[in-house]
Amino acid sequence: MPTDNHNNRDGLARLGLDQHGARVLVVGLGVTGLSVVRFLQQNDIEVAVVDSRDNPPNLKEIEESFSDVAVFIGGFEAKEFEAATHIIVSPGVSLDQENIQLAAERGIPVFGDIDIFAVCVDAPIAAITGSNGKSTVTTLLGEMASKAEWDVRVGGNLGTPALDLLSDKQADVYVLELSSFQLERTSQLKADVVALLNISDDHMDRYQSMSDYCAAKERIFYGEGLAVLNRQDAAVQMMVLPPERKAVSFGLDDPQLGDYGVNGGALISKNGDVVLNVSELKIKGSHNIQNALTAMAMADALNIPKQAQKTALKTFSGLAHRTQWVADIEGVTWINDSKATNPGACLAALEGLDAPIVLIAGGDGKGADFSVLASTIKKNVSLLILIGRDAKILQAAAEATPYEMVSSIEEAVSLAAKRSNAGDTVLLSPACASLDQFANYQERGNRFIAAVEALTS
Ligand code: UMA
Ligand code: ADP
Repeated sequence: MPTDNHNNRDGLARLGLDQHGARVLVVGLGVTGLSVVRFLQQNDIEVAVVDSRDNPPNLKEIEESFSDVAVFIGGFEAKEFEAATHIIVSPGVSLDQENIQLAAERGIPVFGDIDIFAVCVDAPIAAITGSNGKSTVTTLLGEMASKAEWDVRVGGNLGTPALDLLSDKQADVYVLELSSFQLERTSQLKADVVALLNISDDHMDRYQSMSDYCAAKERIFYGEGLAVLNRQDAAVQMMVLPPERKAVSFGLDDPQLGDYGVNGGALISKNGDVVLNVSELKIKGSHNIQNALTAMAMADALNIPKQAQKTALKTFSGLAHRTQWVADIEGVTWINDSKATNPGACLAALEGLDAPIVLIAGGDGKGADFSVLASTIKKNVSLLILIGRDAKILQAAAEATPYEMVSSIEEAVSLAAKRSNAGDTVLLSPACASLDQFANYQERGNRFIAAVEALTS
């Protein structure tokens, strides 16, 4: 549990949160909002919280554990925002929200939990962003540090809010997965080593354009230290780094000395050494080779011993819902890639798995441009089974590929079972968020797995 200490007091003073009369408004009562309330309360800072839902997730917890905290639910009322001296906004709430905009125009500081973390933190930070692969790299780098027996704390967009990682005991390193929503409201973070994995169309329901989305991601580069960059991603290569930030690159090609890559089926590190054969990696697919190279480069920058890196690379079997093998039934391989919530992730799966593929896709497209999938769908997909709100938009982008529309994931699995043949791969890789039909991507993936398992029972 984070408690009062010098770091916290100095840090909170830098944000002006220690001032007499400070009244902090936390917007959003999800896990982030709860972590901010808890941290500020433990540091004796007055805080109120607002959530537009009638019954937000952590209401009971706040009422039971923090009875002094004023809680406003069921809408965003102007008066709560007008009373605030500082506004801390959860990543799921847009900064375009009217009351937040008006407060910013009045000169009220508006920021996120990552800024509070950044000013109170007591050890090096490794930060990872990109459109896809963040959770995988964050977890893998955490595994490497853990195999070296370091006290490593892993969180951020991955699940555990950053402030919940702080404690009285100093960590050896913090590894943070950061989303564009977290980065766009951050100005204090100066991470010691950062990675930008790739940039592809995502969250276009929250950004006006790709350049706005890229500008949010670019904020990860503030500060000094090393940036690990994808040399084969054009949008990443367009990024402008501050002069103090040095860069190394990774790619699937033979690297120059000083960079990371692949040669003769082996992963090569910056001094030209072979670290491991690709075949020894437990995580599969070319996107996961990129993820492994990124984690290696970050681990080198943090001085995590090579042996610990190798052990983690050989044992980490990947996270659930990311091109996860589910079953082989009568020669058909079933794969759950429910976390593919944008076209870029779906593309990686379609390119990396054995064709012909029966693809189950669709859901909430978040305004994405699906046309990037067209040629690969045409080449590798024998049947497209579409679910969810934006099924028709996806079908239009897939052009002439045979398709069927269904209304549930169970129906999709049952149809895929009927229409697939030995040698096919049936892949759930929706290219869309799940929220139009499911609580989250985990529920979508779990229902897919249950339906596949039911085929043999
Ligand atoms: N809320 C409102 N009004 C709104 C929107 C939300 O009041 O208009 C309230 C909700 O009622 C809810 C609260 O805000 O009570 C939720 O806040 P939140 O959406 O910021 O969610 P948290 O529970 O705080 O979780 C957030 C991240 N969620 C989002 O960015 C949407 C989690 O990432 C992250 O794990 C967590 O902080 C800890 O850092 C999730 C995610 O989906 C996994 N991230 C996106 C992604 O990966 O694509 C970016
Ligand atoms: P994120 O946290 O950025 O969403 P995950 O590691 O959870 O990333 O993976 C999300 C999706 O992206 C999964 O479908 C996974 O197979 C795919 N993916 C993972 N790494 C990459 C990568 N480097 N490039 C493209 N897609 C990837």
